[in-house]
Amino acid sequence: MPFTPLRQRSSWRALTAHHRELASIHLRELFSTDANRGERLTVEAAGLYLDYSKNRITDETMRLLFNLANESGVPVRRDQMFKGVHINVSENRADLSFALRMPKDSSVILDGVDVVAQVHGVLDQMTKFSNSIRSGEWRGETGLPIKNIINIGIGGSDLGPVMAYEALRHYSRRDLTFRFVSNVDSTDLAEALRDLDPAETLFIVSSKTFSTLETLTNAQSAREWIVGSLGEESVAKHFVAVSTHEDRVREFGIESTNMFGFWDWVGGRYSMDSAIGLSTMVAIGPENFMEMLAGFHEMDEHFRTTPIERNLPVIMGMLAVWYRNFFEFPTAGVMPYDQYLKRLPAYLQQLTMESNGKHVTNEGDRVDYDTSAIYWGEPGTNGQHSFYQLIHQGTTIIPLDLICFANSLNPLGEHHDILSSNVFAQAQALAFGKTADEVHADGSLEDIVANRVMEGNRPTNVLLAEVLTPRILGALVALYEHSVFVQGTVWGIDSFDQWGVELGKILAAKITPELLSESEPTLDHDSSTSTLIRRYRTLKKNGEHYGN
Ligand code: G6Q
Repeated sequence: MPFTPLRQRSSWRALTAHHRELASIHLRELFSTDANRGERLTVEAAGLYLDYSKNRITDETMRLLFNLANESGVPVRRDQMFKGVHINVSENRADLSFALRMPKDSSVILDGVDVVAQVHGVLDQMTKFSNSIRSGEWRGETGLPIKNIINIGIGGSDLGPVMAYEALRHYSRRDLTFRFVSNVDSTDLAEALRDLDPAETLFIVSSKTFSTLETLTNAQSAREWIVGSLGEESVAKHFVAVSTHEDRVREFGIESTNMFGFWDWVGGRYSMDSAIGLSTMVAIGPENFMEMLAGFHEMDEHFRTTPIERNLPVIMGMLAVWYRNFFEFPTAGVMPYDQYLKRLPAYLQQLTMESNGKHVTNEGDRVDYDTSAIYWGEPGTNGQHSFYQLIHQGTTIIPLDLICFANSLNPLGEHHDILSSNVFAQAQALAFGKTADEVHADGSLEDIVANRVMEGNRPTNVLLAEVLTPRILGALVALYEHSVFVQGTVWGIDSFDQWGVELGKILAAKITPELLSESEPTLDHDSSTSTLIRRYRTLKKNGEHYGN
């Protein structure tokens, strides 16, 4: 699509001028001159209520941001995505993640094939498998039912499954143990297996390509652990695979009947609702898994059909652009006030930064503006007792998403209202701060008045839902997926590729034999890398008693 370069778009120029006017205006002023701002600047979809009134915006800002979204082709490209156009330009592929959560009676045709029918075929296979594990019908080699499920995968084949398992633990079977091994560091596998009985353990090897070194190395060691205890014949009963590559799965020794497929049109970081979510389904059961998919779908439909002015992912995406490109804030925080969502920040880190951490446009040009912010976060209230100091009084302004629920899944006395009051209080403190007059009025000692002043004017989004359910989790993840899409569209980059992770893999493949080699290898790296390798080899020799 031939769009005007970003900086030359009239809406971009208008926003640049508008930002100059707004930059010095305080949220205190925006609220005091606009009585119903806190009611007006809100939007609701798929069970998620967003209060975006504590952002450094006016109605004019939003109007200009929507102009920018339009001028950047957000609605056009959104429609193209839902039509299966190859929006993943650098890999010449469609992204049909939305098809993973479409109802059985719908259809999406890609190259003459109905992918929704394919999706539901795999969902049926997953359901059968999950039920057989949950009912105890599936037996291991010695006839014992499976009690431990270990997902082996990394990146998109790990972060989604871990996050979803932790998020939906309340709905999970407590008599089954779920663990997730991702790191090629042998400690990860060793610690996951140390107290488990192979006879009651099943591995799900999750790898889209089935060629990822970390995953295959872990899977091979897991195989040796099973075979060493139960014999070569036991593999079929203790391993299943999730992949797009049947031949490679078979080569590893897993039969096609124990393989769950997915497709090239799903990116790794967009795949937690595909067969990559098999461990999630075993944990929470097929019905809850389908509920999660329904939540994703509800948000998809909201994104697809709602005018951009009331469109939750568009609003969140455009606010992210506002802060990144006009205020030039380098980083953004996501703070879930729910212990079950403790892995959500790590999950969103991949979704946002692997998708939009790019410096080349779809036309192959170097961008002359910033792309993705750096995302990070921790569950509240823990973060408040550590790094929130910088968010309140540091020199870098960090817009936050605060995610909270009106009900706890583990009600206990006043805990939940105490937790929630902190969300509202943090948003208040960050927005309005505390002036020197207010500090004085509190009777503070004169020489620490300056230390106690809180400048405020720090933006937050508050996302509020009734309670954390599988459906809400689906809606929440889909919200961030589409927000990422909106940002990537404005920036004109490919949010679905990840070429930046390739080089390190190639270099590691060259270095591994140099570390393993018995004889002193000839090294032709830069002087730093060669010296590090030599020092490593010396230290390794010194530590032979560790058994390496
Ligand atoms: C995600 C990335 C990446 C990928 C892992 C695992 O979008 O592509 O994180 O998921 O590298 O890849 P495999 O599933 O192919 O093992």
